[in-house]
Amino acid sequence: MTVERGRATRIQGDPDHPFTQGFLCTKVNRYLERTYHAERVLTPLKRVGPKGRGEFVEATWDEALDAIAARLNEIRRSPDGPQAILPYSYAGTMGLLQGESMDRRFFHVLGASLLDRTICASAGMIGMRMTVGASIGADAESLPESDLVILWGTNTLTSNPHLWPHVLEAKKRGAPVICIDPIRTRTAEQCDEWIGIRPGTDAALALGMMQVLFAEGMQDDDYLARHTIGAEQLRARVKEYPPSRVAAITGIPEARIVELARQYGRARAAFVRINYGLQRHAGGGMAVRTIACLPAVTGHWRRPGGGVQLSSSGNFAFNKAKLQRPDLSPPGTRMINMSLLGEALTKPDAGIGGPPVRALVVYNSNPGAIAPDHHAVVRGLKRDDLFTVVLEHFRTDTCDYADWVLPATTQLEHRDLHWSYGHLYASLNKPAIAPLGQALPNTEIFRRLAARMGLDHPCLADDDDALIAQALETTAPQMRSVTLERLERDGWVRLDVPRPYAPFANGGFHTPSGKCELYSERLKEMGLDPVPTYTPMVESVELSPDLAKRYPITLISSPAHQFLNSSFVNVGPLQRAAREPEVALHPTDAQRRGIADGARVVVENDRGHFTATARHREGIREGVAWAPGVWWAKLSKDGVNVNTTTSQRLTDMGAGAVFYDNLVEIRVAG
Ligand SMILES: Nc1nc2c(c(=O)[nH]1)N[C@H]1C(S)=C(S)[C@@H](COP(=O)(O)OP(=O)(O)OC[C@H]3O[C@@H](n4cnc5c(=O)[nH]c(N)nc54)[C@H](O)[C@@H]3O)O[C@H]1N2
Ligand SMILES: Nc1nc2c(c(=O)[nH]1)N[C@H]1C(S)=C(S)[C@@H](COP(=O)(O)OP(=O)(O)OC[C@H]3O[C@@H](n4cnc5c(=O)[nH]c(N)nc54)[C@H](O)[C@@H]3O)O[C@H]1N2
Ligand SMILES: [Mo]
Repeated sequence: MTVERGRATRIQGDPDHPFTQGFLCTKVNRYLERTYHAERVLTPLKRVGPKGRGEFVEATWDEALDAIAARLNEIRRSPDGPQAILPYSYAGTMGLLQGESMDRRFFHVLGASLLDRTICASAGMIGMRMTVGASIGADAESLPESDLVILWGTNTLTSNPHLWPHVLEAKKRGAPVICIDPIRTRTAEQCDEWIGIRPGTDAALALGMMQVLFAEGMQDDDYLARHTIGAEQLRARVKEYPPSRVAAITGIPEARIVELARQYGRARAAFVRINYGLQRHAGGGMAVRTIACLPAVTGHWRRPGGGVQLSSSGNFAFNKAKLQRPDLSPPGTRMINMSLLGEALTKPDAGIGGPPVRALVVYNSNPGAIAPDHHAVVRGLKRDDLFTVVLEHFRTDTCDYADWVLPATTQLEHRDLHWSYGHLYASLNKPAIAPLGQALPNTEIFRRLAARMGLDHPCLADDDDALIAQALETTAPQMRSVTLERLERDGWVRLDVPRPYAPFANGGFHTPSGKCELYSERLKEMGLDPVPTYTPMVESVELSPDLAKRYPITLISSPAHQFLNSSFVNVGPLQRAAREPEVALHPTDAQRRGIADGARVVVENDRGHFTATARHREGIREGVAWAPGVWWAKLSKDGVNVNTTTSQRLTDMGAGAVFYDNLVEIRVAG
């Protein structure tokens, strides 16, 4: 960061950082423009117009804190009690301080409802936990050692670009790179091969691969015997998935399935990078679990560069209990699933139990754009008896429904401590500039609000330095080097894990049995199949044939290259590069519907519709469309976005959102 006379003038990556290697992604390259954007919220704002209109007047912090404290205290002391207050936060910043520290303490002491943070990753997280025991996998830095790379349900060049140099290194050393995705993404274009799988069928493909591996004797019997349980049950199960059947399910030619399995079986250290795209379907947890069994069958875990990676978050052992103080939340406090926000706000009888939600405190999130079933969410946000406070940088879709908007600092203006879910480095974020306007860090906003409400637990007064010190109080061996001193000196520290790192080379899985659980007793207790299986999408010909007749196209709304979920959508150059809400579909699907390239179309189902510009795209499966997200509803011509069509159904594991399990029809706008 270059700062001149208090103003940040240049942003760049740290060339010494071993993983990110000094480059920034498309979006963060624009972080200065975002920070100094003319539309930054720089004072507290009080709503003056009707909800949804976004009409505000500026107010002082004193006015804002007094009004919010009074209202939250009134609700807390009413017969509905504190559980009528709901926090809502997710990925705005994933820093330990500004994302999950003082905010959690505040809501725990208050006795507010808890939020089940399921909107992104919970299906895959549970899928991994049930199989290998934790969010731990192959180390991305060992990628160059691998002799086959499979990018499975991930648009690496868009959503995980720092992995790419490591992929290229493996490729340079001779590893074929294969991308499995219903869309021939910009990532797939750079790979040796694109396998255009039918959405939601990845588990079937993995089962088919395992069928071939066992049938042709390519399994590692020694690894299976020593480090897994359930090999026999798995072996029996995969017999149900011969390549011919898998071809019918996945839409991949039978010969290709057999050859893929053989490639995998011949490899000694195949690196499978799964990401969250393939788990945004009803069977997402089982899909991740099934793929995660592959390296145990072939023993690829033995070698650096071999294995599966979904997330490295389980390697980090910051002291979250100390940071968040879950012990202060009253026993029996209810938990509300963030993927069901629409229902929680509009149908309190539908399952949340207890009092209706009367106050919503949103930070690090823009549910007015990113939550599924947009119309239900907006119906909730519009409720006149709902008190909504939003901590934000900008007047997002969500802010338009807020009673109060509070100005929050950006990454350049506050202190934070960061973990990662793709690599093994912790980092310290030091503020580079003073807060703009009257903006305050989330931590400080919750400290002030607590004081104003008369919440006097001493932990609510800790400053940011104290929070960092507490997060670092851990005896976990892999955290030994992660000291404040090192962080201050270098900015980042690699966790104390061996290099090269092959987490399960000698077993040591984090499951109850200590083995890779090909058979899972815990899944059985959850009422799920204990052995890997294929679970079709709910919105599919298999499970909803009538629906599929009316709405034959599966709509995937994975990230646009220029946006970070709904962040950066209002940054001029990025918005111009993304052009406008678009929907890409196969030319055959387009012609069948008389849709010309560039035509304005309506994308619809029973939940809602939005308009977009159609793009013909050869590189997409027939029957699949791609609407890159997530646009601000209010920046779209029709004031809505793709989430008008997505549903509030949940995944098989982790009760996660199913954004891509979404059938629609597309027609020319009339
Ligand atoms: N530029 C950018 N980067 C981001 C983000 C962003 O919004 N923008 N978001 C960040 C966040 S919060 C997350 S969680 C990660 C997400 O990172 P990823 O999980 O990599 O991202 P997605 O785009 O959700 O999914 C990737 C791919 O999965 C494919 N896909 C969808 N359904 C299926 C399926 O059933 N099977 C298979 N095999 N593939 C399928 C999609 O076509 C898409 O190309 O990225 C992070 N990085
Ligand atoms: N249709 C569809 N919907 C999706 C997805 C999809 O692929 N398709 N992806 C899903 C996924 S993976 C995720 S993770 C969610 C993400 O959804 P969200 O977690 O809501 O993420 P963003 O949309 O980026 O909104 C984050 C907001 O936080 C604000 N913010 C950033 N930093 C700070 C801060 O320090 N303090 C405060 N107070 N605010 C801050 C930003 O200005 C931004 O408006 O969206 C989900 N929604
Ligand atoms: Mo996410």
